[in-house]
Amino acid sequence: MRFDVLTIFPDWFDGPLSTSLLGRAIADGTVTMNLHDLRTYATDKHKSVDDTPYGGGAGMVMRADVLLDACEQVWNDGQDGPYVAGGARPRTVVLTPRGRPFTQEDARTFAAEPRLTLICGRYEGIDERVHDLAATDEISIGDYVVFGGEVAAAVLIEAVVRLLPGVVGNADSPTDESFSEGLLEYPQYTRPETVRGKSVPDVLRSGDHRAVARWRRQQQEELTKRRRPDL
Ligand code: J9N
Repeated sequence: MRFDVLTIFPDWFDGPLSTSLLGRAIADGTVTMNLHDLRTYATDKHKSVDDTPYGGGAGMVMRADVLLDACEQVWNDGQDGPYVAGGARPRTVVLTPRGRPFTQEDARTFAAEPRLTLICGRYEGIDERVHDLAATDEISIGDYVVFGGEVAAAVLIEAVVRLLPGVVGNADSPTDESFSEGLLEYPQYTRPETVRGKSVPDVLRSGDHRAVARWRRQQQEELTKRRRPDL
């Protein structure tokens, strides 16, 4: 699967992309990661990617011409026919606090795509015409605000890559299964049996597999009701 990330901070991704499991997926060719520095698509002598907002107000807005040029060139790279803004294009995600909340279901949908273009915003926002013409999806990683879309893109990339076939740790993770069922994961324990006076629940050491399954399901239901009644 191919990712194209449009960002003014391509170096920001050095850390996240070199960590073990994601780094291995890139090294073995399961994932191709192309980082594109938005500044290289700027056309004026100051290489500006942002400008003041029409109508006034604080902060800067990312320019539509620069972002759309970058998208069109990136979309068409390695393709037979040309893609155009507003028409047929590879799935293109803008990371923004006003997007729909990212879910495990989105991660599964994106993991089925051959390629994904991610637009990382900075400043106070992105010219609306980028949302209109380039974005197929607008995604939020949660109801809080961070400085830029880079950290949000990294979250999306990790969630998607770990679902790709052949990526270590992807197979039948209990966390994925519990999310599909709308339940939180049950509590896990390992050795030692007692830590700081706190022991592992007896049922987990009973050898009674049906009792273990019953206990885990009951824990999942209680935890979900208490912490995430919305699920
Ligand atoms: N969920 C979410 C996205 C953001 C962004 S994207 C670009 C700046 C801030 N904050 N929170």
